[in-house]
Amino acid sequence: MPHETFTGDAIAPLLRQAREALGPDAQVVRVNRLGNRYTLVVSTEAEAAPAPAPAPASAPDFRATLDSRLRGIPEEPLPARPRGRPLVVALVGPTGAGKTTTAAKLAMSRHAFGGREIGLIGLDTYRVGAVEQLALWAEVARVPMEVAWGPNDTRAALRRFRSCDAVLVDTPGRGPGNAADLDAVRQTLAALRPDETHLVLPVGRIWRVVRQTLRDYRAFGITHLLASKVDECADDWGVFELALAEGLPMRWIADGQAVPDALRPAADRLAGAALRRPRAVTEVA
Ligand SMILES: Nc1nc2c(ncn2[C@@H]2O[C@H](COP(=O)(O)OP(=O)(O)OP(=O)(O)O)[C@@H](O)[C@H]2O)c(=O)[nH]1
Ligand SMILES: [Mg+2]
Repeated sequence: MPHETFTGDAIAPLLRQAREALGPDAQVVRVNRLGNRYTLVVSTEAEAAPAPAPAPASAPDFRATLDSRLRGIPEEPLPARPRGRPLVVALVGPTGAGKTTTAAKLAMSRHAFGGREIGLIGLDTYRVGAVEQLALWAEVARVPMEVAWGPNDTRAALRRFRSCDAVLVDTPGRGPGNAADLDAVRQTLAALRPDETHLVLPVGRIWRVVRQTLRDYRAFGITHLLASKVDECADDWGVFELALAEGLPMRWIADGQAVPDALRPAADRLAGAALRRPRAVTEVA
């Protein structure tokens, strides 16, 4: 696929540069960051949907060794759009977990919502630059965005997106000491009635903190675990053990800063992790 690369220290001017050079329909297919430098890979042609990745040669043998509990974890296909409204998928999690970056990856990645019409709703009206950060990603991904300042705004935001297939909700991170703030976010989010609430959990932290964070976010009605910063983890098998122990399905995993490439189907990652640590299958049973 023909594409051009633009490099600089901020996304917005690069985006302008790309659209000036390649026309207003230029599509960003990838954004990487190395230190403070961004690279935009831009295409002018529609990219064909990627062929499904072939299963690793040893995957059938490996799968045969999984017990029924383990089998429930990775196979979490995207549910169909509910009748008359978009599927609402929310991302919650601690400060700096990668929620906004993951929302951008989901909005752009073909294997996540590929081909579906997406809307973005941001609930972070507190942190300086949070709205601008999401707005920039919305522009890169070419998806519409709304900001909800409180529970009363959510209805208008959803109304605007009623023809969308899915709405992604990016929420603010708050430290565990900010219980009142967290509660306000929880109430605004509840007004959106998410079909799925993914806890974006950076798993490179010490496990005691990871487990405590998971407990703290149970009040949000989390339905899925979305492990982030898996690239900072020496051993990613632990992520699946955690999902198993907590009974949370996983559909996606984030393993880097590259948008949208560093978002993987959890099932692929599980196969790789388990093949590297085959003994862990019996350890978790
Ligand atoms: N290594 C690594 N870095 C990531 C990953 N996901 C996000 N990041 C980086 O983590 C930093 C924080 O990402 P954000 O997406 O802003 O995190 P957030 O959860 O939205 O942060 P708040 O809104 O402030 O709570 C950025 O530098 C991202 O590039 C990942 O999977 N791996
Ligand atoms: Mg954010």
